[in-house]
Amino acid sequence: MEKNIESHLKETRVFKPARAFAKNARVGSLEDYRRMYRESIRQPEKFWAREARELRWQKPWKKVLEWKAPFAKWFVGGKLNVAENCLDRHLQGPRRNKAAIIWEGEPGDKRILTYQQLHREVCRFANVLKRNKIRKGDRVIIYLPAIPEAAIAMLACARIGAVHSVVFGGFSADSIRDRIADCGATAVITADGGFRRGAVVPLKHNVDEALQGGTTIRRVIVFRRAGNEIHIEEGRDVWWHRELEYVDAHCPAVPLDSEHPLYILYTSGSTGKPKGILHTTGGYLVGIYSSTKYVFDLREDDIYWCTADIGWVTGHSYVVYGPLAAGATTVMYEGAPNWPEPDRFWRIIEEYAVSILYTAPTAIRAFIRWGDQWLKKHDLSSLRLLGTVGEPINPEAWMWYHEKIGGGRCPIVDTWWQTETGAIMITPLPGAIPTKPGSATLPFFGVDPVIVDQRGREVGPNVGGKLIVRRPWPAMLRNIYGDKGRYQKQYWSEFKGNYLTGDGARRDRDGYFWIVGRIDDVLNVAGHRLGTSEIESALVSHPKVAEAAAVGRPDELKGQGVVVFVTLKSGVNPTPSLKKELRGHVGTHIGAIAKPDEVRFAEALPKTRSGKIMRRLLKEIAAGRTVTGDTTTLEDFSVLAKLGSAEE
Ligand code: 7RM
Repeated sequence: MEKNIESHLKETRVFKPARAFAKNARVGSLEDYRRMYRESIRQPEKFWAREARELRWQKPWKKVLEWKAPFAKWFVGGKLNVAENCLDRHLQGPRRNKAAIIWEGEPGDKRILTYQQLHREVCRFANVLKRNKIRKGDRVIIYLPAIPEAAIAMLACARIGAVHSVVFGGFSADSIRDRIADCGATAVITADGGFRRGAVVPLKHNVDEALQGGTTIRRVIVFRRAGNEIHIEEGRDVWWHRELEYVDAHCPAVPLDSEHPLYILYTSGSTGKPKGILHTTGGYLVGIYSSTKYVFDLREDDIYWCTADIGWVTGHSYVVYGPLAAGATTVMYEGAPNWPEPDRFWRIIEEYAVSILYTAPTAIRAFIRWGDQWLKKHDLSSLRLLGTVGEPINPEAWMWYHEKIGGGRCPIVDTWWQTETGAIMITPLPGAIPTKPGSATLPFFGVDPVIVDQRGREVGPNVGGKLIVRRPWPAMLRNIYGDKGRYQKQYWSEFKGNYLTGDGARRDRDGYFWIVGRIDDVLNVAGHRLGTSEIESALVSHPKVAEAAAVGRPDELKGQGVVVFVTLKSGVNPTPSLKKELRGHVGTHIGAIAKPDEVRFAEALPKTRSGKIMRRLLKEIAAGRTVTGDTTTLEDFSVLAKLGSAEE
């Protein structure tokens, strides 16, 4: 039988919520968190009904949950509309004239839309959809830059019950074509182009290429963003601004069944074709509304900025739907963090007095690498809360974020969740739960995660195993679009009736969760099973290292040898003696067993557009193979080429 995942790296620092923060927080003590959590587990239906009642229902539900594993229905019989909850619900009171979206384009253009204005634009564009014969249940591809129109298009679909599938603007024509084919979409909403690091991304051109040879698409609606020249296919393509001339701003929100599909979002499976993760209406809305409120401790006057692209689930749940459902002001930025210079984020925070910042560890490590001089010029004192998502954050980056960005006064919420979970699952509540750098801490309300061994038995403290979830939660995925069999097999069959996350984790003596990486990436060195995150954290704690990825490579003696790919901080020379030093560094921090057999310096690591290191590709490179399999989610293809010739 396979052994458990071992844990070697110990982090002992604890940060209690500041008294001043806790005093005003929605959940202000560990006791309050535990009491609410206990209720959410013992009486989930009571707990979630209370949360759901804060939203607007066009018809009340009959039953909170119907669970026929692995198929859940939440708020059965209820009818509601997500767009109505994100917009109309806020128009009666003082929120009518509150900024809903504060947007900045990469070239520096700015727009602010109040709730009233956003409501109007969504209604008008929903009428454009109807005019173009897009109906309830139809699938619509959204392939737009991070501009307000992306949110408007999503909400307009939601308003009429069309099902959107956002395709990230960095993806190619092939990815668009695959997704259209998988979900049978009939319309695409796109722009002429978008801006990225000063260049124009030819979005419409990519769409044209994707549609060549015929697809199910009947209509393409094009927003003019970059002004680049494009081809208009008569009878198929229409301009967004022209279409608006034909519609008014009256568009009632369609009452939709609580289980009506809201969106499909594709995630790259490690092999094979991407999976269309299906989210529905009522449960999803309740899950993201509730988590946005509690995790970000939202107050009426917060300026909230989640830096994720809308093509990622984080953009869906925590740029658009969550904050708007909660009536917050959400900031959107179109471009790269280092454009025109590496202080763009800090400029934006200063200019709009951002109070909550939610970003990814990969971005934080890039900021560290670019140097502290970029933040020194800016006033970041408006910040009161910080968040991270996407990967385990190494304690070194956590401390930097805490001290340099948060000025030592802002709590950090390290939020663990997935495209599939829809909403945040394991997270600190900032006024209640003491944090430890590198741990996502404790489960959110109603979430029942546990770590098990191969046979499904719960493991003891600090023993690594598979992270599973023992019961359904409102924002959970309902299916892999069109493939119930794959849904059942992928997520619910290994430990019957339990949701398999695919992540490895351990729990410490305080019950805190520490994610150690994807199960598929776990290394097996001479019978020791090691998660990737601890080796990587040890490397990043070295002052010269910016980022690291650990992978296994076949080894006759040990089963697997450890190969690490390392990028260095600006100005550091990649010398053979540094390689030796780094091996020794891992040895002293973790133990001889984790000492890398090989250290490879790289200019950059292959990542997805949401910043996740693609270890699968590195594994193939480390084994001396050429890279095969799906690379469509890779951010920068030139990185792969450079890695192949990585100097020895
Ligand atoms: C939101 C998102 C999901 C995978 C997940 C983990 C990893 C995400 C954290 C994390 C450690 C975190 N959706 N992950 N958040 N690992 N700590 N706070 O990222 O579908 O794109 O990815 O990301 O492996 O399974 S996702």
